[in-house]
Amino acid sequence: MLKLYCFPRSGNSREVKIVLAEKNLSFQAVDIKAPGFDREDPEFKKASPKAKVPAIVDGEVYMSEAYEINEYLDKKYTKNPLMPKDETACKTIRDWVAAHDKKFVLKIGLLVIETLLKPKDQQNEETKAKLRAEITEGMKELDRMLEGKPFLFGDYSLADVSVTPHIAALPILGSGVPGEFKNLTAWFKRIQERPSFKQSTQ
Ligand SMILES: N[C@@H](CCC(=O)N[C@@H](CS)C(=O)NCC(=O)O)C(=O)O
Repeated sequence: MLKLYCFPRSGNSREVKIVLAEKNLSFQAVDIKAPGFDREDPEFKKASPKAKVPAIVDGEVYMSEAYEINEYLDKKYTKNPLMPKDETACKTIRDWVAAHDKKFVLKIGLLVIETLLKPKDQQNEETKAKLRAEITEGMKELDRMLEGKPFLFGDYSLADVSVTPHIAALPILGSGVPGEFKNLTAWFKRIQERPSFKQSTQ
Protein backbone atom coordinates (compact mmCIF):
# COMPACT_ATOMS: atom_id res chain seq x y z
CA MET A 1 0.00 0.00 0.00
CA LEU A 2 1.12 3.55 -0.69
CA LYS A 3 2.82 5.06 2.33
CA LEU A 4 2.50 8.77 3.14
CA TYR A 5 4.89 10.36 5.63
CA CYS A 6 3.10 13.32 7.18
CA PHE A 7 1.94 14.87 10.44
CA PRO A 8 -1.53 16.04 11.35
CA ARG A 9 -1.08 19.84 11.14
CA SER A 10 1.13 19.85 8.05
CA GLY A 11 -0.57 21.86 5.30
CA ASN A 12 1.80 20.50 2.66
CA SER A 13 0.91 16.94 3.70
CA ARG A 14 -2.76 17.83 3.47
CA GLU A 15 -2.27 18.78 -0.19
CA VAL A 16 -1.33 15.15 -0.89
CA LYS A 17 -4.13 13.82 1.32
CA ILE A 18 -6.62 15.83 -0.77
CA VAL A 19 -5.36 14.23 -3.99
CA LEU A 20 -5.44 10.75 -2.46
CA ALA A 21 -9.04 11.40 -1.39
CA GLU A 22 -10.03 12.84 -4.80
CA LYS A 23 -8.76 9.63 -6.36
CA ASN A 24 -10.18 7.31 -3.71
CA LEU A 25 -6.76 5.82 -3.02
CA SER A 26 -6.11 4.12 0.27
CA PHE A 27 -2.80 4.77 1.97
CA GLN A 28 -0.90 4.22 5.17
CA ALA A 29 -0.20 7.49 6.98
CA VAL A 30 3.05 7.55 8.96
CA ASP A 31 3.14 10.43 11.46
CA ILE A 32 6.74 11.62 11.67
CA LYS A 33 5.96 13.53 14.88
CA ALA A 34 4.59 10.46 16.64
CA PRO A 35 6.64 9.38 19.65
CA GLY A 36 9.12 6.75 18.61
CA PHE A 37 9.33 7.71 14.94
CA ASP A 38 12.97 7.84 13.91
CA ARG A 39 13.74 10.51 11.30
CA GLU A 40 16.83 8.50 10.41
CA ASP A 41 14.55 5.70 9.22
CA PRO A 42 16.21 4.64 5.92
CA GLU A 43 12.96 4.46 3.96
CA PHE A 44 11.92 7.94 5.12
CA LYS A 45 15.36 9.36 4.32
CA LYS A 46 15.26 7.84 0.87
CA ALA A 47 11.85 9.38 0.21
CA SER A 48 12.77 12.71 1.78
CA PRO A 49 16.51 13.43 2.09
CA LYS A 50 15.72 16.79 3.80
CA ALA A 51 13.43 15.01 6.31
CA LYS A 52 10.44 17.15 5.25
CA VAL A 53 6.89 16.01 4.72
CA PRO A 54 4.96 15.09 2.69
CA ALA A 55 6.91 12.17 1.29
CA ILE A 56 5.67 8.97 -0.24
CA VAL A 57 6.75 5.44 -0.96
CA ASP A 58 4.69 3.91 -3.75
CA GLY A 59 6.23 0.60 -4.76
CA GLU A 60 9.63 1.49 -6.18
CA VAL A 61 8.90 5.22 -6.14
CA TYR A 62 10.29 7.37 -3.32
CA MET A 63 9.37 11.02 -3.50
CA SER A 64 8.97 14.29 -1.56
CA GLU A 65 7.62 17.81 -2.36
CA ALA A 66 3.82 18.11 -2.31
CA TYR A 67 3.34 19.38 -5.83
CA GLU A 68 5.68 16.83 -7.43
CA ILE A 69 3.97 14.01 -5.54
CA ASN A 70 0.58 15.26 -6.67
CA GLU A 71 1.56 15.43 -10.35
CA TYR A 72 3.00 11.94 -10.07
CA LEU A 73 -0.21 10.62 -8.46
CA ASP A 74 -2.36 12.33 -11.07
CA LYS A 75 -0.37 10.81 -13.93
CA LYS A 76 -0.24 7.33 -12.43
CA TYR A 77 -3.79 7.11 -11.09
CA THR A 78 -5.79 8.49 -13.97
CA LYS A 79 -9.25 8.28 -12.36
CA ASN A 80 -10.68 11.77 -11.69
CA PRO A 81 -7.92 13.74 -13.46
CA LEU A 82 -6.73 16.87 -11.71
CA MET A 83 -4.72 18.36 -14.58
CA PRO A 84 -5.61 19.34 -18.14
CA LYS A 85 -4.69 16.97 -20.96
CA ASP A 86 -2.78 19.66 -22.82
CA GLU A 87 0.91 19.89 -21.76
CA THR A 88 1.08 23.68 -22.28
CA ALA A 89 -1.90 24.15 -19.94
CA CYS A 90 -0.22 21.83 -17.40
CA LYS A 91 2.95 23.91 -17.54
CA THR A 92 0.97 27.09 -16.91
CA ILE A 93 -0.50 25.52 -13.76
CA ARG A 94 2.86 24.11 -12.64
CA ASP A 95 4.58 27.50 -13.04
CA TRP A 96 1.74 29.30 -11.28
CA VAL A 97 1.85 26.90 -8.30
CA ALA A 98 5.63 27.36 -7.97
CA ALA A 99 5.30 31.16 -8.03
CA HIS A 100 2.28 31.32 -5.72
CA ASP A 101 3.97 28.94 -3.27
CA LYS A 102 6.76 31.50 -2.87
CA LYS A 103 4.67 34.64 -2.65
CA PHE A 104 1.67 33.31 -0.70
CA VAL A 105 1.90 29.83 0.86
CA LEU A 106 5.41 30.45 2.22
CA LYS A 107 4.29 33.75 3.81
CA ILE A 108 1.52 31.97 5.71
CA GLY A 109 4.11 29.53 7.08
CA LEU A 110 6.40 32.41 8.08
CA LEU A 111 3.53 34.22 9.81
CA VAL A 112 2.67 31.06 11.74
CA ILE A 113 6.30 30.94 12.93
CA GLU A 114 6.40 34.65 13.79
CA THR A 115 3.04 34.76 15.61
CA LEU A 116 2.51 31.33 17.08
CA LEU A 117 5.85 29.61 17.43
CA LYS A 118 8.29 32.33 18.51
CA PRO A 119 8.29 33.48 22.13
CA LYS A 120 6.43 36.80 22.47
CA ASP A 121 9.61 38.80 23.24
CA GLN A 122 11.23 37.64 20.00
CA GLN A 123 8.30 38.46 17.73
CA ASN A 124 8.67 41.40 15.38
CA GLU A 125 5.56 43.52 14.72
CA GLU A 126 6.96 44.98 11.49
CA THR A 127 7.67 41.50 10.11
CA LYS A 128 4.14 40.42 11.01
CA ALA A 129 2.57 43.45 9.31
CA LYS A 130 4.67 42.88 6.16
CA LEU A 131 3.70 39.21 6.01
CA ARG A 132 0.02 40.03 6.58
CA ALA A 133 0.13 42.52 3.70
CA GLU A 134 1.78 39.93 1.41
CA ILE A 135 -0.84 37.34 2.33
CA THR A 136 -3.63 39.80 1.56
CA GLU A 137 -1.98 40.53 -1.80
CA GLY A 138 -1.92 36.78 -2.50
CA MET A 139 -5.62 36.49 -1.70
CA LYS A 140 -6.33 39.47 -3.95
CA GLU A 141 -4.66 37.62 -6.82
CA LEU A 142 -6.69 34.48 -6.12
CA ASP A 143 -9.88 36.54 -5.98
CA ARG A 144 -9.06 38.19 -9.32
CA MET A 145 -8.29 34.84 -10.95
CA LEU A 146 -11.63 33.43 -9.76
CA GLU A 147 -13.70 36.17 -11.41
CA GLY A 148 -16.35 34.34 -13.48
CA LYS A 149 -14.74 30.92 -12.81
CA PRO A 150 -15.56 28.17 -10.28
CA PHE A 151 -11.89 27.18 -9.84
CA LEU A 152 -8.53 28.87 -10.39
CA PHE A 153 -7.92 27.55 -13.88
CA GLY A 154 -11.56 26.80 -14.76
CA ASP A 155 -11.83 23.14 -13.85
CA TYR A 156 -10.78 21.90 -10.40
CA SER A 157 -7.04 21.21 -10.57
CA LEU A 158 -3.81 20.83 -8.61
CA ALA A 159 -3.69 24.64 -8.45
CA ASP A 160 -6.79 24.62 -6.20
CA VAL A 161 -5.30 21.75 -4.18
CA SER A 162 -2.06 23.70 -3.67
CA VAL A 163 -3.74 26.57 -1.82
CA THR A 164 -6.62 24.79 -0.05
CA PRO A 165 -4.92 23.70 3.21
CA HIS A 166 -3.24 27.07 3.56
CA ILE A 167 -6.47 29.05 3.12
CA ALA A 168 -8.09 26.63 5.57
CA ALA A 169 -5.33 27.39 8.11
CA LEU A 170 -5.82 31.18 8.02
CA PRO A 171 -8.20 31.29 11.01
CA ILE A 172 -5.41 30.14 13.34
CA LEU A 173 -3.72 33.44 12.45
CA GLY A 174 -6.74 35.41 13.58
CA SER A 175 -8.89 35.76 10.48
CA GLY A 176 -10.08 33.75 7.50
CA VAL A 177 -10.77 35.03 3.98
CA PRO A 178 -11.96 38.67 4.23
CA GLY A 179 -15.58 39.09 3.02
CA GLU A 180 -14.46 41.67 0.44
CA PHE A 181 -12.89 38.81 -1.55
CA LYS A 182 -16.24 37.52 -2.78
CA ASN A 183 -14.92 35.16 -5.46
CA LEU A 184 -12.41 33.60 -3.08
CA THR A 185 -15.08 33.24 -0.37
CA ALA A 186 -17.40 31.44 -2.84
CA TRP A 187 -14.50 29.25 -4.03
CA PHE A 188 -13.65 28.22 -0.47
CA LYS A 189 -17.31 27.26 0.13
CA ARG A 190 -17.19 25.09 -3.02
CA ILE A 191 -13.92 23.51 -1.89
CA GLN A 192 -15.33 22.70 1.55
CA GLU A 193 -18.26 20.93 -0.09
CA ARG A 194 -15.92 18.45 -1.78
CA PRO A 195 -15.61 15.21 0.25
CA SER A 196 -11.81 15.42 -0.10
CA PHE A 197 -11.77 18.53 2.11
CA LYS A 198 -13.14 16.70 5.13
CA GLN A 199 -11.38 13.44 4.35
CA SER A 200 -8.01 15.18 4.27
CA THR A 201 -8.27 16.39 7.87
CA GLN A 202 -7.77 12.83 9.15
N1 LIG B 1 8.36 22.53 -0.41
C1 LIG B 1 7.95 21.45 0.45
C2 LIG B 1 7.83 21.98 1.87
C3 LIG B 1 7.80 20.86 2.88
C4 LIG B 1 7.74 21.36 4.30
O1 LIG B 1 8.25 22.45 4.64
N2 LIG B 1 7.14 20.57 5.17
C5 LIG B 1 7.07 20.88 6.57
C6 LIG B 1 5.67 20.55 7.10
S1 LIG B 1 4.35 21.43 6.32
C7 LIG B 1 8.04 19.99 7.34
O2 LIG B 1 8.30 18.87 6.96
N3 LIG B 1 8.60 20.49 8.44
C8 LIG B 1 9.49 19.71 9.25
C9 LIG B 1 9.07 19.71 10.68
O3 LIG B 1 8.08 20.38 11.04
O4 LIG B 1 9.71 19.00 11.44
C10 LIG B 1 6.62 20.88 -0.06
O5 LIG B 1 5.87 21.60 -0.73
O6 LIG B 1 6.33 19.72 0.20
